[in-house]
Parts: sequence; C-alpha cells; structure tokens
Amino acid sequence: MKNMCRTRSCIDWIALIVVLAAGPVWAGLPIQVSLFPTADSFVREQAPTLNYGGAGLLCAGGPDSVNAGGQQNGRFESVMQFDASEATGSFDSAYEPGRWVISRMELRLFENGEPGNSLFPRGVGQFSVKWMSADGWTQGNGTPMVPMPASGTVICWSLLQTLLAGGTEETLGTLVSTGTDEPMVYPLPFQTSLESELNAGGVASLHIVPITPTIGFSVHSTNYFDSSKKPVIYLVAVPRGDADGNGLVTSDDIGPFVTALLTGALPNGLRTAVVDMNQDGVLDGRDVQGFVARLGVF
Ligand SMILES: [Ca+2]
Ligand SMILES: [Ca+2]
Ligand SMILES: [Ca+2]
Repeated sequence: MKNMCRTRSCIDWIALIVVLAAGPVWAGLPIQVSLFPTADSFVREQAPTLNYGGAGLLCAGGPDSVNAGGQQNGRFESVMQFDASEATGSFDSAYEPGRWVISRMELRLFENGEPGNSLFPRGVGQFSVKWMSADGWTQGNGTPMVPMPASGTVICWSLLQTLLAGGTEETLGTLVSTGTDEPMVYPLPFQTSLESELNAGGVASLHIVPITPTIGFSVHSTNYFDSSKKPVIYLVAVPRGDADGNGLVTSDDIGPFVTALLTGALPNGLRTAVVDMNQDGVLDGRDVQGFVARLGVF
C-alpha cells in the first residue's frame, strides 16, 4: 500500500476502498462475434482482367510457385472484405455504445494443402496479411473452371493494382503456411487501421500477399460450402473496466485493475486498453475515477 499511495492520490484510493463493498452492477458476458467475409476472391497476374470471386479457395502464390504437376501459373494474391456492423451492433447492445473494448482480434483461416484444381500452386512459405484502405470492389462470380471477364467494381488483378495505387496499406503480420489441411489462427495487431474500422462498425478489406517466391498457399473462401472452414475475423469484446476479462465490471475487477496500475499488466494477457478508462492511451491514476464510476458508486 505504501507504493500505491506514493503514486496515487488518497482520494482515489479511498474511492476504491468504498467500492470494495459494492456488488455487481453491470451485467454482460464476453461477447464473441465471428465475421465471415462479405466478399472474397483471389486474383492472378497472368490473367489480369479475369475474376475468380465465386471460387471455393483463396490463394497467395509466389511468382516462382508451381502446381502439383510442376507447372507455373504465376503470382496469386487475394482480398477479403468484412462488414463489422454486425459485431459492433452486438457489442453496443450488450455493453452500450462507447463502453466496450475489443479484447481479442484474430484472423482464422483453413488451409487446403493440396487443392484438387491444377490451377492452384502448392508450397509452404511466408505470406503477409495487409489492411487496405480501398473497399470499392465486389467479388464477382468467376471460378477456376469458368473465370469471368471483370468490369466495373468486380475484382481482378488490374483493378486491385488501381485500388492499391489510389489507397494505402498497412501490414498486419507476416505469417507462415503449413501445407497441411488445418485451421490456422492468427492474432491481429491492435492500434491499427483495421481495429479502427472494426471499432467504427465499418467495412474493412484485407489483402493476402505472397512473400516466399515459391509459396502456394490456399485457404477455403467464403464461397466454400462448409462454413466451419470459411475465413473469419473472430472478435471478443469486454466492457471497459473489465480488468479480469469475464465480461462483467464488478468488484472482482478491482484487484487486477490496481495491479495493472502498478505493473502495467493485466491477467490472462488482456490488453491494458481494457482499463484505460479515459482512453488517453496511458494507464495511470487518471483512470481511477472512470473505473470507480463504472462500478456504479458515483
Ligand atoms: Ca468469393
Ligand atoms: Ca470482470
Ligand atoms: Ca488513461
């Protein structure tokens, strides 16, 4: 307590002691939302005006990648678009608008290590996931068997180059494929343009780009019949002040909140933004009043 009093005002600590007797006043659960893409497609450098948006797979293929028969089909990239309004609607109704924080944010993909169609390259390697600012594209209906000429907003290699040239991108992660049929879970970084768009309930586009020249990385798309293998952005949100991450702001959060003030860390790897009550990006004594208010004492 000596250290605490050295860094916090006595009024703040008295307030905390008062709320020790308070019972739960805020009901809720950690709300989880899985967002499927509203559109997704791969595009090919060697077929720059063709669309494959109805395909069951997305692909990142390096320029030197080959298919199962050793043939090169050139570079593949993919795009995915998500509408976050479903998630923010759930969070708003559970916790009230402006009173929640995304505590987990993951991209979940299901790799197909050996695609049956010979168009797709195979080979493990690195790829990157980028947020891109341009959302002005649609997925189209082309398939590997029947690619469709793209026009207007229908995505193809050429349109993607135009969109990238007129917008910005932000790398979210450099990842590694496995070459096996299995689910892959990639934590997405916070304090990014992606998080901002998701917080605002907007539309967000992701861009999957090969890094290793020989990578042939395929994952099931949102057109795939098995929804358990579709791409997903998985989100969990908790009410601001929920220092133990159980979806409730109660007196049980006082201990981890105080610990976070003193050590800068929350339990279970929870991000400290959860208890940055005044949202100034800093966790300090100025967050105590907001935390106490959230507990319903004042
Ligand atoms: Ca698609
Ligand atoms: Ca809690
Ligand atoms: Ca703060």
